[in-house]
Amino acid sequence: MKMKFDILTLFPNMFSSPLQGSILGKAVEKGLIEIQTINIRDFTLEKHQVVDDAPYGGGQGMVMKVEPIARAIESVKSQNRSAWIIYLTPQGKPFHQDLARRLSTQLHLVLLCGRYEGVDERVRELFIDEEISIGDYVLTGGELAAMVLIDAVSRFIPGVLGSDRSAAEDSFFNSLLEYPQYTRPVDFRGSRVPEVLLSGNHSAIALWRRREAIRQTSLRRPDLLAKARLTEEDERLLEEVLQGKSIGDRGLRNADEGQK
Ligand code: 4GX
Repeated sequence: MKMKFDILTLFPNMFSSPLQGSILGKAVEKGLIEIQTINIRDFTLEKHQVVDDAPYGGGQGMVMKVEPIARAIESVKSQNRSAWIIYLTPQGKPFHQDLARRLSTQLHLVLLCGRYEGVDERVRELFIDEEISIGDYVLTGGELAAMVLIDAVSRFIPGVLGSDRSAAEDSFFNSLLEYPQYTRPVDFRGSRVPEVLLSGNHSAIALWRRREAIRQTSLRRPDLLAKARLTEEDERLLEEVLQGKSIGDRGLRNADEGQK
């Protein structure tokens, strides 16, 4: 079934190029996903089309008014009562690959993009199903966060990535970082591709890649490694990494042993 994304925003133009480009654009063409922007300003009731106002109690900045957002959401909901309404905000639950996977099982996501100091609290109270943050930093609005979410969720929809590839097979799935990749030339200014990758020994290559994935994760994201479910062989590879084995040597030795 086609997955639908409705984006409620004051800046619909922001979404044209990123979502038309390459992979997501193809997914739209193939009919796997549908992305619609809805301008919140179209749901104001007075002629000046005001969407924001000063905060009660005083203070800096402006707050997005409840009425236009309420009417925009109700218009979406009148087409599909089971649409899932998400508000992008630094106060939300942290976005993560597991959350992207879970959201990809929904047929209709609605992404509310806030500007200024955010939305009137009654929007959250009355209309929002889930609040999500894409990270601990402050953007100028929820639009870029919505694009990040759409991109990560779409990768889980069958057919969006090339033929038999899917996000579920990515190594983040096993909570390890990816192993290093190389392509031609073999020698770039004296820096060489690890010999094992040229050996044609598929089991040695697989072992080297697993070891390098464990190395990258151990060096850069020990928090991920602590959560990873490692096999006994993984534990052995981790020990080698911690003993400071250099890139390439173990895999090569293995490749040689394989020849004997
Ligand atoms: N992950 N922003 C929301 C408006 C706002 C301001 C204050 C609530 C309180 C963001 C993020 C993010 C910028 C979207 C501020 N909302 N969204 N916007 N990080 O920074 O999702």
